[in-house]
Amino acid sequence: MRTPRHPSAVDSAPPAGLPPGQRLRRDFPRFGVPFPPRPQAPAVAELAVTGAVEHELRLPLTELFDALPRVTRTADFHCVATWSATGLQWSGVSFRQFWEQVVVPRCGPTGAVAVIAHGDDGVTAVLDMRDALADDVLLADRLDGRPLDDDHGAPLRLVSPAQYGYKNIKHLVALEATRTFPRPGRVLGEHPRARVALEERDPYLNARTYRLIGRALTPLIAWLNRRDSRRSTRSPS
Ligand SMILES: Nc1nc2c(c(=O)[nH]1)N[C@H]1C(S)=C(S)[C@@H](COP(=O)(O)O)O[C@H]1N2
Ligand SMILES: [Mo]
Repeated sequence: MRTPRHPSAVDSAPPAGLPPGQRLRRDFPRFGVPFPPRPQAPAVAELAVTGAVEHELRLPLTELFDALPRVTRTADFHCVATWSATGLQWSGVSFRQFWEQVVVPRCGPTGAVAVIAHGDDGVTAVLDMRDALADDVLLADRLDGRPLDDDHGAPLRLVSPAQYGYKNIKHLVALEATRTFPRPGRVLGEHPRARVALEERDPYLNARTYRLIGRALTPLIAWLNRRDSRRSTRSPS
């Protein structure tokens, strides 16, 4: 959305300054790559756990939020194309608590080294378990005190603030556990870790080159997303 954001009272102070190569944006634009159409809301919102597990799980989101305590965290968001939005207030459940208290008991020990997060639009990201189990990773259903909207990934998205935006899969419908590290799925290159602090933007391109390309393309990508956002009409849920 284009509306300026005014961060509300925060539960933790935002970090001083932005990570290397990032520039502040006052808004939090919808930013899909490659501009996938927004998926239709499913009749029953569920999260599936599949892949390297003894028992697969399809968990209605209502059960997910009944099973685990709600947590709220303020975090900055860093897109690999160099824009950052600061002071976003996410609310949801902790990914680690979900994994330890729901997935392991119900799906069996997984031995997973990574999970592939699947968005309902077909967009995926590979998360190394070391990153996925970090303290600040959430399965979020609310942003800035409101339910997530379609632009930002309703009904559920992954939020991993220490990793570039492309690991923060929107419209999350499945987590696929893998025992070996899979080949990342993104056309434009997906770094296996994508840690913002280390500027792990891309597995092949160096950070400097990537910054230049990202900065050049950001206005176009943001415009295409806005156009698609305006065109998408959804029946109210
Ligand atoms: N399902 C899905 N998740 C996605 C994307 C996408 O296109 N589809 N784009 C990623 C990228 S590149 C970024 S920067 C962020 C943008 O999140 P926002 O649209 O909420 O700003 O979502 C990430 N997660
Ligand atoms: Mo991004």
